[in-house]
Amino acid sequence: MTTDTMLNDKDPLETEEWVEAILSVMESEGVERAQYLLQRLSSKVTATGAQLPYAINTPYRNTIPVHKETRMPGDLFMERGIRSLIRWNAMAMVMRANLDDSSLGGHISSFQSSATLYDIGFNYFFRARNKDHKGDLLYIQGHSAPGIYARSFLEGRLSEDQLDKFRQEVDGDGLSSYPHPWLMPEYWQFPTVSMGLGPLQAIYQAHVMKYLDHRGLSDAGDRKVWCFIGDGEMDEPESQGAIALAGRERLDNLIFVINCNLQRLDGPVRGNGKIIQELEGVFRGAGWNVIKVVWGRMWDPLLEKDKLGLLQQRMDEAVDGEYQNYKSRSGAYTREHFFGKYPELLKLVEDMTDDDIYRLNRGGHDPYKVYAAYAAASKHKGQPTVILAKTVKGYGLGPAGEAQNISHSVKKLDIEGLKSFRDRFDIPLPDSELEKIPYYRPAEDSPEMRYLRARREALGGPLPSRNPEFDALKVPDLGSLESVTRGTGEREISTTMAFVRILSSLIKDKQIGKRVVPIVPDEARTFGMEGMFRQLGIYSSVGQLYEPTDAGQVMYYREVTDGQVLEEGINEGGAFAAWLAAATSYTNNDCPLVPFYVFYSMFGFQRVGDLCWAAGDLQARGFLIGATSGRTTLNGEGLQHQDGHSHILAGTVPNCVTYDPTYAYELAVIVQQGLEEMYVKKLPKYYYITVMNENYVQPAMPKGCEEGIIKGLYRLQQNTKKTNKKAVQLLGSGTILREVIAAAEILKTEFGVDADVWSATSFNELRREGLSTARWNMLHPEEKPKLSYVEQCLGKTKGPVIAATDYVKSYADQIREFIPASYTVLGTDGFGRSDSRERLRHFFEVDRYFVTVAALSALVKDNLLPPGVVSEAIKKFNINPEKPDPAVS
Ligand SMILES: Cc1ncc(C[n+]2csc(CCOP(=O)(O)OP(=O)(O)O)c2C)c(N)n1
Ligand SMILES: [Mg+2]
Repeated sequence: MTTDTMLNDKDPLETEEWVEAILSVMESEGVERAQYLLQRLSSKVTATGAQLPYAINTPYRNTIPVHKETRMPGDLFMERGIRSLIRWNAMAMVMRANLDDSSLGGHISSFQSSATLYDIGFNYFFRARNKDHKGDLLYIQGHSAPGIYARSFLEGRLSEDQLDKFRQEVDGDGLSSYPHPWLMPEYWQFPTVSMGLGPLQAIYQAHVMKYLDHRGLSDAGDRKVWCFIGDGEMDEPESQGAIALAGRERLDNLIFVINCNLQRLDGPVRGNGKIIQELEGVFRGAGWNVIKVVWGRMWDPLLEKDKLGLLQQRMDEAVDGEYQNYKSRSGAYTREHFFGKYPELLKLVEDMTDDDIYRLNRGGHDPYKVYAAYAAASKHKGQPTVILAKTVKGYGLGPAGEAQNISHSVKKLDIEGLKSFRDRFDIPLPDSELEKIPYYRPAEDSPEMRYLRARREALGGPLPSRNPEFDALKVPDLGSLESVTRGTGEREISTTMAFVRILSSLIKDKQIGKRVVPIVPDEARTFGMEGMFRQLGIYSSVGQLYEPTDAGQVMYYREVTDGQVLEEGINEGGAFAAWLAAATSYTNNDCPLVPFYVFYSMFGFQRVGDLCWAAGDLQARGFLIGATSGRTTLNGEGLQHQDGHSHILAGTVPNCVTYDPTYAYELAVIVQQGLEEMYVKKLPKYYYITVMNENYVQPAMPKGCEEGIIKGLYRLQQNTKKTNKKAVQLLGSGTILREVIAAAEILKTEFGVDADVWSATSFNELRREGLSTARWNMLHPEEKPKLSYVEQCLGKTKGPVIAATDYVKSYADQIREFIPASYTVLGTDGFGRSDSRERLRHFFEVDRYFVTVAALSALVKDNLLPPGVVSEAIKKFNINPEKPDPAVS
């Protein structure tokens, strides 16, 4: 509505009649009836073709009217005092960390804007895990970490020494810059600082919590997932990307609190608009319960007096850039520029001083308003809730950083700034002490400390808190996978099919079967997993409200409330977040799960790499299965599908164990060993295993190869003899191992060269072990040097070593320094392209003929063959020596 239409109503009497009519309906028959009438009116009007204004937004005011606010029960002044100390200590820890070494950094302004938002939660809502309750889960905004530490310090959980080790983690006892469970496994639950990952994780956490509840594995009860997010952070696609799922699944165990301080790092989030209004529209559209907490209670009397709605109109008009000015400047400025726009509004505030106007507070800084919002959110049923709380960035910092564009990076206050901060928050410290920026904790038996402790005791204990312990699982032994390890005889199957057999077998296991969580992003059919739809059911919180078109078939699309399969749709980020929630269920739900997330390997680490990194931090336990992998093995799909580098990316995550097995029995050994490592030995690692869609005979497991499979290398064929000097060692992984085996045969029959064949299940694991051995040798110069595993395997063998994989050359090249002979690596550098496997392997130079040529060439270099032999081979195999280099074609 424009200002003109508001002020120049053509027929105020008629307007009044309509308003009165609807108010009287509301009064006598309730809101629902009024809503019904409005809907009927709207339907009639739109049927004529007229467009009514699209009303996804409500006016720029609090969603909860004053008379419906649930009153905060506690002691407002006591809580303000405690919160002020938290504010002070948070600021002090950042400043002290930077006294000697200002490169350490830290943030003050984010927490100062959200202190009340956290405090109300800690004082009244966030329940800790204890014997009666599994606890709420908190996703804390990364840059607010100092405030959370400051509270823990007041609570006596952290000492001054620990606070002084903020951001000094090398010795292992410092405090992490941001929430990271890796180095603080008993404190932080969720890494959030990579913007967007928190909200995405929180949604899937709530989703998986409901899934476990429906499956009878872990009672969701009234547990809540609280997720604190920056308004700037909401611009991340990951922040908003899954909100429709939360709405659709009616995740009423999920509460987002968006700290709308109107600023991000560089400046305003929406200088020319209003972030709260924009987010309201987005979340309402996605089916959320939206609670706006815009104005503090100082505004209530003014709004009460605003009979004409002009103040509301002015609030609706002003943009965030202006709202930022009202707080970065002064009450006088606000009088002139906000109220001054209309004489009626100037009149409204004529009795107020400029300071009074400056003190007109924002909703997110008003404990009563925040409490009312949290109380409503906690009770709300059938929808997730988002609380949009308006705050001021750098609240309390004054000219040094309050609502300034530079606020985000403020790390220091000068002495004047400290004094004004102290005065504003009544911190009992004399001027003489300020320079040292001391921490302040009241005496143990002071009323503040007793109050603080009592609040947390009532809520079950301190938070944040993470429980790294869980009961080991009884996992099946390798014998239980005998149907896989004994081979397929004549039958040709892919490792993907073998994987499905392994998975089916695990699901049938009495001990862990129920805990297995198969997760797919709309690719189950691609991987031959559709049998699970019927057998296990696809989880849906509402079951199946329709008859599926394939109802008559054996493998029909069965959705069911206690379905075991999580089918997350075309949504790799979401499916990964679901896997993360399942993979950390051992700590978050006291219910260890064994999740298998199966995806196109190209859409894994490359697509959602940051979540894979977070999985390491989170100590996720579970399996990632990169299917249809290999640059030349997924033959028809072309550049965007053919993965030749996911192992390189996976290898960068320190606790991600990776394998590229060729045979079903290797896969069985790896999965079984993974279960032992993660769920019996409880080691904090997760597994990335690639499987392929190429069919071939799966041989029976040779004796004694398990250790080699796990370490990453074992000899599959020993063909070299003492009598023949022309010998090579051939290494291969994935499907390319089969080319290597074929090359060994060619070398033998056509060139008289003996070749041992090695299956290299993991170059990443070989490198890790090699580096660790080399490091030990360097640091223990006087002790007998140890041999790396690669040296142990190849040290006593004959001839040059040649490796070929379906991955970029750098993958196999990683073990070069541990190879005790010359080393040639073949790999698939370059963009993928569609064609037949045979032609692709020729193009990328990893087929049996190239392996043969590489082996002969290596023997030439070792003076064991004349160069003419290589030329002969090149000619024989029809290789064009001038063919384009695939790495750059
Ligand atoms: C993915 C990612 N990109 C960029 C950053 C760097 N960064 C840290 S805080 C920040 C601004 C945050 O603004 P907002 O979300 O509004 O939070 P506030 O501090 O205002 O509460 C930025 C850009 C990051 N941590 N993660
Ligand atoms: Mg912000």
